Amino acid sequence: MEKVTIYPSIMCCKPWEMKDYIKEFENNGIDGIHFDVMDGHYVPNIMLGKDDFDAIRSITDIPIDVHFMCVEPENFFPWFNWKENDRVSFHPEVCKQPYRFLMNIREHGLKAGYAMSPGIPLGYLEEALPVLDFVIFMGVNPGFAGQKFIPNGFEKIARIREILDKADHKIEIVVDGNTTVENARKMLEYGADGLVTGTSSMLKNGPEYFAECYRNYMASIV
Ligand code: S6P
Ligand code: MG
Repeated sequence: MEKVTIYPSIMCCKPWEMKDYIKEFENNGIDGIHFDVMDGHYVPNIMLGKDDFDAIRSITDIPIDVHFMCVEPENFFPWFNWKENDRVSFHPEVCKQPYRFLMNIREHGLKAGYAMSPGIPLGYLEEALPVLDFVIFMGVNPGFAGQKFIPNGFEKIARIREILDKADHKIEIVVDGNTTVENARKMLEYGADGLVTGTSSMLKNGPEYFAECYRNYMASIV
């Protein structure tokens, strides 16, 4: 089995803890910082913007995994100061030309992904296989941390895996939402490659316990 990729969700850190958490992410070699952008339209919440992105980028070179929960995400994209290997995902049903936008993200040297909310047809994935690097599978309704995993989530991961395996390149599945140790084990079994981790796992106790939480989590999920 390949290494499970881990993307801690920075919106789950208190503002005063962020700097210490980011140091811990560096010390523990995490794969990317999951960064939720919410516009108050696609989701009933408002979160992280361009200035937060710049602030994080100014203190770390870890790839930033931006998850646009926005209507017409293509309008927000040009405002960010991207760096090679950053990752950008968005919800295809609220993008005017999702295929074009995936191509555009890749042309910037970034990894491009669809984020799939519960209830959104998986047919979107089938159509985009040639230009897709990863999929964020939402295990909860987007908008808030601390929710429960949706009932049909595990079998949906298996269905996504089946679709993505038809591509001629590897497409990563990352699960976002309620990735507890118990859930994560099953998510990986059903075909996930990576996990966004938040309040239900490694970001609940504060930065001083991150290394221990990370170690225990990684040892328990495989
Ligand atoms: C939710 C957002 C997520 C959360 C993360 C929280 O709308 O897209 O990225 O920040 O899932 O993790 P947890 O462990 O509280 O569910
Ligand atoms: Mg997210």
